[in-house]
Amino acid sequence: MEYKLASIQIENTPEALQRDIIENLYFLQGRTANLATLNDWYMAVSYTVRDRLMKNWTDAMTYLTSNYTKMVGYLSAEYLPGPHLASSMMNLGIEDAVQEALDRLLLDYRALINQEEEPGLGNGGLGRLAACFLDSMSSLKVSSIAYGIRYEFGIFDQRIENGEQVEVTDKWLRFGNPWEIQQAEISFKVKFGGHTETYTDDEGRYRVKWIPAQEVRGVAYDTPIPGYKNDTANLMRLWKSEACESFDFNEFNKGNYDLAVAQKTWAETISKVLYPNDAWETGKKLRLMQQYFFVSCTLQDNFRILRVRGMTVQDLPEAWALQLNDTHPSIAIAEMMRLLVDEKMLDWDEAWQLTCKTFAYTNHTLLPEALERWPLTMFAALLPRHLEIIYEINDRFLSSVRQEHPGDETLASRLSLIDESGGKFVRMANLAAVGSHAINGVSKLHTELLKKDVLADFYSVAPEKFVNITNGVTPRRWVRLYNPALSELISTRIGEDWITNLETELKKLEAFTNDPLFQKKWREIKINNKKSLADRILKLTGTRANPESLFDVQVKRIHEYKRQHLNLLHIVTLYNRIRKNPQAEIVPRTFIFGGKAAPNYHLAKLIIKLINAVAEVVNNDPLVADRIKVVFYPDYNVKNSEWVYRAANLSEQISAAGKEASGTGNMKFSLNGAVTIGTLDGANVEMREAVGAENFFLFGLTADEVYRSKAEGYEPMMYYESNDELKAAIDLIQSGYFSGGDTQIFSPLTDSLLHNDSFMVMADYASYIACQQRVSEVFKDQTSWMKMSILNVARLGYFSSDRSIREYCKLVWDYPLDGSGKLDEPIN
Ligand code: 26Q
Repeated sequence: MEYKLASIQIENTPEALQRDIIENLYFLQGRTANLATLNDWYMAVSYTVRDRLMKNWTDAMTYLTSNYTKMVGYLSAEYLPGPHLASSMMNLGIEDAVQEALDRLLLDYRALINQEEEPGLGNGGLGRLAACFLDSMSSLKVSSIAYGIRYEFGIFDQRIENGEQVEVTDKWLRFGNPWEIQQAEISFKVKFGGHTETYTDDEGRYRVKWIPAQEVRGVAYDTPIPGYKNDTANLMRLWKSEACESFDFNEFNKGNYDLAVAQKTWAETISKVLYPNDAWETGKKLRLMQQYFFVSCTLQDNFRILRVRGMTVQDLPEAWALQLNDTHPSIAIAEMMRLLVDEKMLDWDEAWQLTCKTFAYTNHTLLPEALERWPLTMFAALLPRHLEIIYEINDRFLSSVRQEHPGDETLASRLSLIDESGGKFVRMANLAAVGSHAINGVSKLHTELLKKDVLADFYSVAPEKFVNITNGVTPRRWVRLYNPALSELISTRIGEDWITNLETELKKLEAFTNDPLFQKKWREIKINNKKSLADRILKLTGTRANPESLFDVQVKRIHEYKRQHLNLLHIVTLYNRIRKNPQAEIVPRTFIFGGKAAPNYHLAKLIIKLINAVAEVVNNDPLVADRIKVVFYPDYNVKNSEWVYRAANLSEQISAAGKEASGTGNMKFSLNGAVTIGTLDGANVEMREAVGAENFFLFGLTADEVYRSKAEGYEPMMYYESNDELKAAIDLIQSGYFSGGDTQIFSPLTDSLLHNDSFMVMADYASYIACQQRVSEVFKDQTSWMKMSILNVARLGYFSSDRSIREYCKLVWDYPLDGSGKLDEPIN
């Protein structure tokens, strides 16, 4: 029978919204208006907005259970969606009505939006890319579920005390999360440890059974992910770990209360906290447990949905495209084989075919030391059955390799899923590569380097698996939401279609490049955005920034390969020029840094300290006379980035060539009218081609040159000795000038530059300084600068995550985008 939702009336008039907010305040928060806190109001407003997403959501579910369309399962250990309230209102097109309702309630719209704690369930680029992809999948009506972990504590909040990073626990769930819905009935058991046993089944076949030592339960928490004004919502389904039994009654009855709760505490540890490193680290058993935990829940849920939709195990590759966001969920390959062979009782060959057809793997790193490898002993203790399965996959894979390449044992050992050079390890990238039908890099250069270097052997045995899908960012959050003034101006000239068709529409702006009135408005908007950032900086740091100065911005995780210290050497060089000649002509600049350092990455933390130390001296030196300002913008995250991208004139994308897989901040800056100074690295290469070489400030060695220079025995000291300005900059830091006379404190950093310099800072210094000089020259001529700025926006349409998702649909997921979405009737 059909149930009708006749009684559910949702209206988006200010009156209706006002009424619903008051009702939610009363019924869900248990408050009346005169006693409500700002958070109560935030909750009530959020529930009111969420209610309006529900219809789209339930419609999507209904559709999926009655149509045999494919679904995408995006598997990612990290998501950084940013605050939900403002983006949900935008997606529903109800901003004005809500604003009006809040006015009537005498509530401050901005204050409510700022009340939201962002879900910081990721470290940086990879987690934010996942969030942009979810936005695009919903906006393109690609049915998907984003699977991950509901970390109780996300990435730490960053405070700066005495110029140093201090990590503060991110208690994002403290005051409630109105965007999630707990699905208590969608929960699965996950096993750990123990051993395996063999037996013969009813049909006389040899079988393996896993006898675990422990079990936990994963419970689903769902958050709707709306599309842009298209009545669609997908879902993000995050797993929280719980104990299967809250209390061990045996122990409890014996009076061992501590032991009884120990199991509960242990189980809850799994989804307790996000690892704050954006690179792999050896020996973290809990991290492997997190990965297996969320993968196991996810695959069980995939099979449950398959069942609900009346499909069979054989339909798996037609029903699900499962995308592995880096190797973090790659244990899924072995888990899928275990489910198919041990539990669904399929033959190995059939199971392997289904698995390979279903999975695809995205690689996000070029640093070989950052590839995940788990110590074999740890792996065996935690996932004994998976290790057996990995051995079996490996045996079959390597024997086919040996057949094709007889006698090439070094090739076989490089391709092996087991690393036996030194201690033994399981190589997760190799597992992901053999078990997937597609492997993609995230920019052209990155994919080429994967084929040539990191995954060269896999490319030699299976070239057909490799594809490139250059990253993109969502224009909804990064332009429409976070730069309303610019969006408005763009829409008055070319209409609103750019918001959903960036690639075809944005080019139309080019016609206005030389239009003086348009340029004037463009410039005013940038200046206003800079004023609002300057206000915020003043509030947060006490530093006064001049909105007329060039805003030179580098925001991203702090890493040696991203070379924030190269940027610093430029600042110190300008400062030295002023010290030498106080009248030196310096185009006024505000240098803005932001980003978190992994808590155990000492050199990265030292870079933060040096930025703040240089800021302290330079900002307060009367000789500088405000021509240079240096700012460290604290606690950089999605929420705090709202003020940053739209205010930038210059975007620093200065990684050592061949190290940054893509970068996505580079795209956000450029789409907001910043010009890039950058190396030929990651997506910079394609951005430069798109905007034109004359609208991009290029410097530095190429990836090939870096490689060659290292092969020829790179000596950073040579650059120090032959470049006076470089020497003076390093000497000033070493002299204790920025550290109250302490000559030791920054020596780990300067020593590393002088004696090692893995990321070629010294080699690229001269080229960088010269390039910055050109930047200053052009900035003096505001007409030229505005032209460059407009063209950077107009020509960047390709870098929308909508384009990336279309490519995944076509090249990887075999997902029909023509709206048909229909598959053949399932087999059986
Ligand atoms: C792995 C194992 C154990 C602990 C931590 C990790 C871990 C966590 C996060 C490893 C890597 C990450 C994050 C990587 C990341 O953010 N990579 C970035 O991905 C972006 C999206 O493709 C690219 O634009 C960036 O170039 C890339 O650095």
